Amino acid sequence: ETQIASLLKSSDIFPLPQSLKLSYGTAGFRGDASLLDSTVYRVGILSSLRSLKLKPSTIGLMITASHNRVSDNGIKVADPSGGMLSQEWEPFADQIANASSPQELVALIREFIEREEISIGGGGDVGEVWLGRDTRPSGESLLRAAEIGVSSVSGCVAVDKGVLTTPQLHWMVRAKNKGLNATESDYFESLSTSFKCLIDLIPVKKLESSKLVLDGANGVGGEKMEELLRGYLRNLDVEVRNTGRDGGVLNESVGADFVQKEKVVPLGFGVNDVGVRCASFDGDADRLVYFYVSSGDKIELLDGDKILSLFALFIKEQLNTLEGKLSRLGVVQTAYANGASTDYLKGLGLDVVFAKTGVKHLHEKAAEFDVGIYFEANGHGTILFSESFVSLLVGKQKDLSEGSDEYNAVSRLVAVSNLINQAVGDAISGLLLVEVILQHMGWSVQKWNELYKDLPSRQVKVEVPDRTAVVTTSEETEALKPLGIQDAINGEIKKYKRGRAFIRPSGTEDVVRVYAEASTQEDADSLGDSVAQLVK
Ligand code: NG1
Ligand code: ZN
Repeated sequence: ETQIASLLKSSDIFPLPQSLKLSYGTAGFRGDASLLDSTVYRVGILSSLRSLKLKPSTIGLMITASHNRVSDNGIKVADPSGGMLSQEWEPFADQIANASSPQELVALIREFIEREEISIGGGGDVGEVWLGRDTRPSGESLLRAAEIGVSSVSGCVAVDKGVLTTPQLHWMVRAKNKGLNATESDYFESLSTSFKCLIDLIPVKKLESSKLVLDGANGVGGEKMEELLRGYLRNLDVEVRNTGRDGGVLNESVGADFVQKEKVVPLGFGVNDVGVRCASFDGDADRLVYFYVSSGDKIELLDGDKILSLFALFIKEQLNTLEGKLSRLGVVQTAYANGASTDYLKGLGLDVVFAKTGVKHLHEKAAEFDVGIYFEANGHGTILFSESFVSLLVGKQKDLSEGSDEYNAVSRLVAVSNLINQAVGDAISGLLLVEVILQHMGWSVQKWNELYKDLPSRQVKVEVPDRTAVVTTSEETEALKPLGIQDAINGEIKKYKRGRAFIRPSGTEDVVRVYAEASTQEDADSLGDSVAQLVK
């Protein structure tokens, strides 16, 4: 009861702004930063409860709104595995975030603690929550509110890990819960060691490595990349632009989301960069896309699908070198994947499965394979290795003769499993893997781009009074509501060669998204526009 009294007291400091309706959505709570104090405070409480429920374990809490505008912010929770908060707890997150009074909040918490049989106040510090934030100016004060939430549950401590990329925090939480070294420098150490190991395993150097230019979205990723280059990978030739130090605004005409959705050069890039290999991170560095400038402000985009294809080719090559069939390799995409990429991957003989938008859904499906590669077209993705497959590889490595093809393939796979973030999609570790594979293959960015040619596509955002009026099937490719709209969409699709289109409500913005694809850009644009008209 003293516990409840202290909750009541602290929740008084953070009243819920009027008319705020929140949903945990695709990737946690997001909104205008000035409205989020009570939300992060409450998610702080939730994180402590999660830590107590799963004790002994450390939970992660990240303050970021990713690719959204700088005045927005948000919060997401990392489970002990380093993955996203278990979906079973999302309804509770929604309930407490929307509780309209301290009394209601406390009642909800009390009921939940009983239902989940969480024991509080056993004495000593038993729960731990690690907090991180991106570079948004609102981050610091929101982090303070989250800390108050965490420590208002007795026996729980908040540990401020400072400014981090989202995937760094997830990586650290995962490492901590596995009993491994879990500082930021351990993260850099682990990435750079496995990167160097993969470079040493390149059979014949077919290509002089050339400079990569990185667009850091004026966010945390550019800064961290520079730290990695300065302290750990001095020989890697990367020029970082849009670091945020030169007055640029976070995500404004820069970054992976902008480049992928608008398909034009980000600020700071132009005609002088024609043909050069470039990459973009998003605001919290969990998304990665590549591009090169073709002329003027036009770019050739190598999106998440193309990164997935490159990874799949490389992994498949290594698996094929192993004696006997030891593993199941699968790839996971969403409805936003370009149709040409899906054809390409199937053509490689791969098992391609589809998941709903949002990495929590892709991650879950990829984890069903021994090696599961997942990517959203926007550049969020990673490669998951099952623990049993990694142990099998490590065991095998001991029996094989050093330097044999099979030994090298096994060593590459083990190194990839250490390089690529096992918790969540990570732009920095993804970039390092792309760079290694290109060198391994002896490919330029142009050559990589030729793996297949994207079908022309177009995305439109439609602002509507109530986006929840759109309800889709579980695959998100057909709209069940509003009634009749799917028939109308089908009618439009039929008019175009290789036409494909779907609509869904965004989980992170107040819009309905339209995706359209067809055999020419004009057709894709026109299909996108006519479907958008149907939504309005
Ligand atoms: P929503 O707003 O639900 O479409 C967007 C992305 C997702 C995912 C989340 C989280 C698109 C079409 N959607 O979700 O893929 O990355 O943000 O950041 O890119
Ligand atoms: Zn992001």
